[in-house]
Amino acid sequence: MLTNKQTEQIKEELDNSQNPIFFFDDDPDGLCAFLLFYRYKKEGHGFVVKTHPKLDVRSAPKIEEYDADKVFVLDVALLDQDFIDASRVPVIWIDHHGPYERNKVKYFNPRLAKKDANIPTTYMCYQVVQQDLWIAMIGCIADYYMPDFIDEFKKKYPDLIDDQKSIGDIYFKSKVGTLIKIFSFCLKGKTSDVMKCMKVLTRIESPYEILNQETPRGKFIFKRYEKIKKSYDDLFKSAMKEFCKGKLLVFTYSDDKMSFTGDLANELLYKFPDKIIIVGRKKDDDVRMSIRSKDTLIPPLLEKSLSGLEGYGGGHEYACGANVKERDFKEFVERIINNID
Ligand SMILES: [Mn+2]
Repeated sequence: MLTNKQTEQIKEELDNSQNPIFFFDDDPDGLCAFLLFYRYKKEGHGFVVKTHPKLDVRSAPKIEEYDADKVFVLDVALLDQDFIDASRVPVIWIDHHGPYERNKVKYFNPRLAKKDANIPTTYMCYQVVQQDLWIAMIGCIADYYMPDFIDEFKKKYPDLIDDQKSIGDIYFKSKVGTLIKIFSFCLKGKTSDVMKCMKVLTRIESPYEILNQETPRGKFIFKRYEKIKKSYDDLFKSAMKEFCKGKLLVFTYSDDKMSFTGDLANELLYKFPDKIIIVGRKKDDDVRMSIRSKDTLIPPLLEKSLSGLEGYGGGHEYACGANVKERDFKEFVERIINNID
């Protein structure tokens, strides 16, 4: 987590900005980090980074276009130096991947101090703003992190968590889990739809507004979730029937419109905790994957299996993304099987 001094520094940056621009990763952790900052600041503009996992110079023109006086980069694994160099205003980067070496950026990453620290960006943003506990909870559980404010949350929202104790059970059996999916599905689909959902989420007053469809805007978010959930559930059902070879579960689907690889991989791992899960979506000539496991370190496995192939990958110890050419996918999977000890 952030030190008190770091928390103060970020708060000062936020307080001393009139028109910040926020770039955030397109998963619930990124979205919740943005929402916490925006709802505190009530000024500025937010953009989902769809050029996952990196933010590069292609997005830099937005800074001037929106006349921003500060840039916050949240939960984005890779920030190109080119982007930083192109910005004429200060860049503040809060993240929990890497870490990487960059110049001219205020970089807040707990992994700089402790290599294997894994604190969701949402958690750090909550340290700074200290409000919207329910949004902080959604982002943390979505990143498989049990926050130290769990008891406070239970007191305030007992019905959202039932008696679920483990992170997996909260994620897939409680209403917090439903909210994670609602937030995640807000990020799917057309950019204009995503922007509309984001805007609504900056104004929602409580989780019940969405869950119980108490207001038209809550209903709007919930209905959209239900619609997208149909496609998700179909894919999940197919994945459950998939090929399993030893420790590995591999499921691929073709590009219809939405990317569910992260969501599917998380839920499959919950169902099959002993497996290494690979969910891939074929797009253009690539297979874009989310890889999960409970106790096998993925980054070294990826590095060994990708060497010599056209592809790349990375992320956290037990949750990674990777990309290989479709023609190399079979070879890649075979290598993974051989490299699991
Ligand atoms: Mn994250």
